[in-house]
Amino acid sequence: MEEKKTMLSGIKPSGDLTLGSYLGPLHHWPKMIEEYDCYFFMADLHAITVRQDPAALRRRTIEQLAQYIACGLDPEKCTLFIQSHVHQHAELGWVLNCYAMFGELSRMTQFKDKSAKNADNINGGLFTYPSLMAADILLYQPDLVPVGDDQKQHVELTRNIVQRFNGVYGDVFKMPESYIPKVGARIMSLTDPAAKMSKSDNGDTGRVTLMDDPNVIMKQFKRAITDSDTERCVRYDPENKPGVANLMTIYAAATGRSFAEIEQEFDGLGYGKFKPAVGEAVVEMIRPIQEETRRILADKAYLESVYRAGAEKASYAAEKTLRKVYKKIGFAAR
Ligand code: ATP
Ligand code: LTN
Repeated sequence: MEEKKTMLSGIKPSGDLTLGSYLGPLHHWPKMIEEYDCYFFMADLHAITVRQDPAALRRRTIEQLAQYIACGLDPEKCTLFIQSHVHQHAELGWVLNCYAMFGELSRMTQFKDKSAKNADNINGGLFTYPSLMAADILLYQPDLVPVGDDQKQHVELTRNIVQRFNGVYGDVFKMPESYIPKVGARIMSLTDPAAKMSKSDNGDTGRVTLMDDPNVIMKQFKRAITDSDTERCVRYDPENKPGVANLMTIYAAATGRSFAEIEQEFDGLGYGKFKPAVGEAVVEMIRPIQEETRRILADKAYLESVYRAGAEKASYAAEKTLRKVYKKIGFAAR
């Protein structure tokens, strides 16, 4: 039998998961667990590159795990774990720091963005973030890394590290490919269509979290920024009507309709009808996820058994790669 290919991805528990987290990465993952040997994790080591409240970080890490499961990641069919529970990430992260160049790291747009937003805390971890991400990826020798388009640059850097490292030591790491979903690759803030909807910025009005109350969601969509053009019609034109295009992308993902179908549906109706319709579609889409998340969260013992088993499985695979790396670079055997 042909061996399954491997896939890996992670999300930082740096804020409550949003519609962007869901439509970008999360809702694509369950489709892949049959075909690939999958690893999904809560990237808590990455989350602390920005200051976190300890209690909130702990709560969000566990809630995120419950949400992964609620979205369809069956722990019997894939490996779900918490990054800090698998010590090999930090270890390989250090090694790869020595194979990532200062110039390369300096060019990363996420570093530039986050430094601008956290001017009082531009720490070393923020700068070397991509080498830890390369370690996350390379420990599991994956074929595919599904990410949103803002993370493509980090996967490219990982590929450069593979080339550099394998160039010196032979075929140690498999070359990973990034996979960027077409629809929903980038969901924008509801109040600023030029900025990505993110877990940790755009205030409370720009984002919708997966656990938001339906009334709150409806309010956010009714308040969403559309565009100041005079025609006020629902037409897909990301260049000139980025606010409407963003809402159409969300509506398309939630209903499975094409942009042409949506244009037809709201022909002559204007934004006043369109915005609440998007809100309703989103509420319906996430209702089952909310219910399932609450149910799973109530069972702490179950969640604990999932992340323990996940860490054990992940650690086994990660250790194999780490040993090989240590040997190749010349660390004395234990
Ligand atoms: P933070 O605000 O803390 O930086 P974030 O909301 O940007 O976090 P990440 O944890 O950095 O989220 O991202 C997890 C994954 O989700 C990444 O693959 C990222 O590309 C994707 N992603 C995040 N936000 C969006 C979005 N608005 N649209 C599409 N994909 C997204
Ligand atoms: N850097 C990613 C989260 C992340 C990740 C990874 C994604 C950390 N390690 C490995 C894919 C593979 C982010 O900020 N969104």
